Amino acid sequence: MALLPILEFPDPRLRTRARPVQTFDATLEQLVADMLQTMYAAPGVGLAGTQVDVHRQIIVMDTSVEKNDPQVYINAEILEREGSEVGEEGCLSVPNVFEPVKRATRVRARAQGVRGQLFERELTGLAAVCLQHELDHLAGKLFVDYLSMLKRERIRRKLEKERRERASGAGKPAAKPAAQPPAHAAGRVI
Ligand code: K1U
Ligand code: ZN
Repeated sequence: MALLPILEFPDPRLRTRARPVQTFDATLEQLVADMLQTMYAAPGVGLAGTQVDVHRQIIVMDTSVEKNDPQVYINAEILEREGSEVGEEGCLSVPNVFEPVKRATRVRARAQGVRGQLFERELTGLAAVCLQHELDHLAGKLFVDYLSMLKRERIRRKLEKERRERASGAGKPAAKPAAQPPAHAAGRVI
């Protein structure tokens, strides 16, 4: 298994629309295993192909508290949405930024598993939010796109400053500890 590099905002490759997966083979299984390992190591609760520069409709998620429920959604689509709630969201491609986003509270999704098997599943809570967030990635959309242009610009400048500091101070200890996701995030247990 391998850890994959995660693209960071405002990398233009994050704007690429992912294409459907057509071939379910050992290469796909290896990629999914690498994506799960990358997500757990980050740490995150989800990861989309786009974020690791693979522009295919592949999503991995694990929203369980024990981190023992890896889920794979290939060629996923949302069939039904219900309710809406605003909650704090983070993104591995926008590190240490948490902002409120409005999402459906319940979704019914259809997808394929890593061997191509079709399934339908109802998701609620953090899992529903995470799937919507990951499907946005596959469409080239980021959660910062829901914010005002002013806020998005501020985030872009902050991340670019942090990247410059990281590049020039390689090897030095970080000045500030990384921000933690808010525990109350949309009543979502992260
Ligand atoms: O797609 C991504 O960037 C992953 C993202 C998913 C997500 C989180 C919260 C709401 C919606 C979507 C993350 O995993 S961000 C990191 C995060 O939530 C986390 C960080 C440390 C510990 C546990 C969770
Ligand atoms: Zn994200």
